[in-house]
Amino acid sequence: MSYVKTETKGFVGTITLNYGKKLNALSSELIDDIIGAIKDMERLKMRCVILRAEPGIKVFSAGHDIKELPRGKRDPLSYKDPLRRVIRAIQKCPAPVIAMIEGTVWGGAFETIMSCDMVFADKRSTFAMTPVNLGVAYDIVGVHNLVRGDCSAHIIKELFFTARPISAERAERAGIVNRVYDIEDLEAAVMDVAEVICTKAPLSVALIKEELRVLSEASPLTPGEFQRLQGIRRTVYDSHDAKEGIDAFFEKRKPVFTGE
Ligand code: LCV
Repeated sequence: MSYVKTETKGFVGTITLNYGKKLNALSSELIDDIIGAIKDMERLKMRCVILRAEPGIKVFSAGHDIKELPRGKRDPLSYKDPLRRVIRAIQKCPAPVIAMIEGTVWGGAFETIMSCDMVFADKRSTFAMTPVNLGVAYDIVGVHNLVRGDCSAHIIKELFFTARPISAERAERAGIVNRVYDIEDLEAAVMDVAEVICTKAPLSVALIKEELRVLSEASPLTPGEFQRLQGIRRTVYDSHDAKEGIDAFFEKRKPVFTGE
């Protein structure tokens, strides 16, 4: 795999994002490698998986590769899109997946770590949720992945509606991050949690992980409501703003959103 590195220590498998020159932007190639690495960890019967980036990285991941976003007239986040596939792979991996964060986390990468089972972070790291910067018609599965945990709805709305990063300390208080550490203590602390999990009955751990996933998916959303939201999403991804947001990013200028 070109875009991730993997290693195992006992029953702990570590997947390291290794595309720093592209800010670990979640391109379809990088995502295919992450999914392949997760499948390898399952095959090797790892009992805990750590998802991290290279030590010392400034940007954990710049989120979805914006170059791969459609410029309107097409749903940017549907079932088979890379971001949806990698998040399902994390959620359905029998072993708990722990996100170990250094640097800044953006957009789809934030949803990805929120879909991990635990998050531990360097106290200098930050977290941002960015669809409104780009006019992206975020999908209901993605929104659900951010609210299904018990983190503060007000903080999630602040993240979504301002797209401003929040500190690791605020993320910890909001229940987004399990615990923050000084960088020199982070790796040992995460490995300690992973090794404790590896001493537990893996079948019981996997069952409870799957029960928690299924329960968190239980939602009173009716087909009619889903279709209504999909209709609104089409208006968003067909809008002037959906194209303007992406154009502005690559033209390195502030977007001018018209609400049309
Ligand atoms: C492609 C990039 C990216 C990138 N893709 O370096 O959640 S949603 O709905 O928004 C979802 C669709 C999503 O996840 O969208 C992506 C959300 N991500 C962001 O909003 C982060 C965008 N990037 C940045 O704000 C900055 O790049 C950070 C702060 C991450 C790093 O800033 P820094 O000054 O170190 P540059 O901005 O100069 O970026 C270096 C190169 O990487 C490209 C960017 O266009 C630039 O390319 P050029 O060197 O060709 O100019 N780049 C950055 N992020 N997500 N390409």
